[in-house]
Amino acid sequence: MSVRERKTENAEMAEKKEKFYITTPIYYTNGLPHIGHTYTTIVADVLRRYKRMRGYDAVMTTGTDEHGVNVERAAQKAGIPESEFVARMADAWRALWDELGLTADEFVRTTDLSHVRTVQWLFRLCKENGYVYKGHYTGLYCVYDNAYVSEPLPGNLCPDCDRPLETVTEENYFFKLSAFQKPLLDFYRKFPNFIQPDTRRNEIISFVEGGLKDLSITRTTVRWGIPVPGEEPHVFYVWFDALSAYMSAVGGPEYERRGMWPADVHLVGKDIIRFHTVYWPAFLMAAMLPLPKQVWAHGWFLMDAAKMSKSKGNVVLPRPIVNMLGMDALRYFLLRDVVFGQDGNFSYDALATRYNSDLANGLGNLASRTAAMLEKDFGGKLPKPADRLPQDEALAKESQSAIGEVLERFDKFEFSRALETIWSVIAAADKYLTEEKPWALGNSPEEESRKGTILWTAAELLRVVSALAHPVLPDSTAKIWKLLGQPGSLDALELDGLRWGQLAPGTALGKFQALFPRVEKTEAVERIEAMANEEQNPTEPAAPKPTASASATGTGAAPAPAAGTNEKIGIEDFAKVEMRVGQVKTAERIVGADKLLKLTVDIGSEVRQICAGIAQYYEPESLIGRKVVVVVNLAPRKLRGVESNGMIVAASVGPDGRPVLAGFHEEVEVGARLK
Ligand code: ME8
Repeated sequence: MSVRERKTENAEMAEKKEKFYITTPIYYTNGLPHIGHTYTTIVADVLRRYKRMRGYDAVMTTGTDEHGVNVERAAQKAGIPESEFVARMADAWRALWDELGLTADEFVRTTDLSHVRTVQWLFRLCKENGYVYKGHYTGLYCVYDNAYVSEPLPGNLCPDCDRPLETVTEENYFFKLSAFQKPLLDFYRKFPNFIQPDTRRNEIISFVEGGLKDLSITRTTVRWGIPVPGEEPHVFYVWFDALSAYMSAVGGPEYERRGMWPADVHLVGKDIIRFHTVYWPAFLMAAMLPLPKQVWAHGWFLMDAAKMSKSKGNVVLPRPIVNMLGMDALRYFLLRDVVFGQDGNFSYDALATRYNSDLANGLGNLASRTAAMLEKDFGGKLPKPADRLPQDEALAKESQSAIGEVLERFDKFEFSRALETIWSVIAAADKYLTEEKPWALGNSPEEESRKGTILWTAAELLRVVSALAHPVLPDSTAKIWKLLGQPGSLDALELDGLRWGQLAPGTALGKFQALFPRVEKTEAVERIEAMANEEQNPTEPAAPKPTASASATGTGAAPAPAAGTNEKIGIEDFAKVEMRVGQVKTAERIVGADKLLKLTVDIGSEVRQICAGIAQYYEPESLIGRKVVVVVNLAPRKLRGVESNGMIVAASVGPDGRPVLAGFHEEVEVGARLK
């Protein structure tokens, strides 16, 4: 290598960031993500954002675990081939993560060819090194958890999911797990941080000290799995298959080229810690591959003290919450309300309470009142701070020391405590403004100058807080960043360079965008629940593709026959639809439903509440007093959790299906029937 080449390589090395590889579990495809899965994936995303802001090349992977008896059964029930079933499910998982802004850098499907190669390669290495042998196994097996059970509940029920176990005998390949008792215990001792939190480490140590039995890692009773090369009908045991996904995501057999392996942290729920801290490191030791640096097992979200799970049907879905309160609110609540590592009860009530207190009244209110005063008193430009009083210094000191504290807490995965620190600074700023009363100061040069100092201090605090909270609240903090006229993206800010006092006076403020509108708690909870109900029990067919035909707005009505269809209906069918002239009395937007307007419409005999999907095309004020056509004999239903009693008729125009309200060119009486 020439000196020049070496110099270039050194410069590249110096520039090359340290890697940080984060994984979520590879989720089963027998349902769609609920709050539990969303929680793990949010934490992975928060860590990725945080590590990037600390200068790391952070990568996050997730994916879908697509093999096993459960999938065979589900596909059979759906009447489609397994490959089609899992492809649909994987698409749905990926789409939901994208919708929630949780797109991973790599999404592994265990049916991917590159993954199949990795599993077969790992098996070959374990076998070549003498840790795999053939034998017979008979045991009680839980097909739902894909695991043999050694200590069943009375009546041969699974201790994890309470479902009946099946007795299975089969020829298997066995993995010599028993050979790894000592190596594993030595490893746990040498790397005490490998299993986190500490309570879980102690559990695993005593489990391994109790002795390890060899593990069957292939199946002949299952068809839908990765084949063991040359050994058909053997397929790999789903956990041997699924755990390998962490390596296939970053290159599999060519992992060295990608440079991401070993994982820096596997984030998992406590239900699957044994697979990750006993089996997985043992497989890797047997294959003589590098071991992950850490497995962090968080607790469970409970509903009425029971673990939320797809099989029990007691799940909370993320989408209705996000529609109502926004993704940042969900991220904040999940990380703030439960200590990472412990179990937590999920409650909509607690969610709405925290939303109002910490986000609407806390961060949101601080940003809006500061922005409003800066706009009014300083023409939207940041003033120059003058002489500082002790109370200004105290706030500066508190914010500066919060920076170090928050970083330390993030480093230890103490997310709730990190947020607690940030919110105590926000509370201090609120108190400061209330005591200093900048709004009460006059226009004398001294008072102007004092007002400038106070508002600069509040703005600087907002800047620091936004940077610190960005990994958890990426959207709202980015809005505050723009509001403060800060250049570039907050994602790219280096937290290590963050200091109090960097906010430049004279900077022009950006446009204020509403952050967290206050919600009425009972109504918010009712609407989230109604939306969840709609999602879990869909009653209406999907909205038809727009055509240039008459349609009823925003109601997801049954598809109308396309214009020009030959299908005819009798007059008696038409007579079933009762349409009347209505007059709009009030119209307002609906929080969490950007396409819908909530109207009250006088139909002659009564005033009805009706939701219409016209918010993107009609300003609410422009509708007041307008005469419209209303279908009045439709059964009431809820849209985005809001009761709608009737439908407004509109033409659906152009490729976007723009609604144009049906109306009259002559005076018509309210309540008149259309025939
Ligand atoms: O176990 N509270 O997939 P899975 C908190 N395919 N987290 C929860 C939760 C709850 N109530 N419910 C689920 C599998 N989770 C295997 C993994 S990895 C190689 C193979 C989260 O779809 C939590 O992270 O059952 C848990 O470990 C994971 O979802 C289980 O997802």
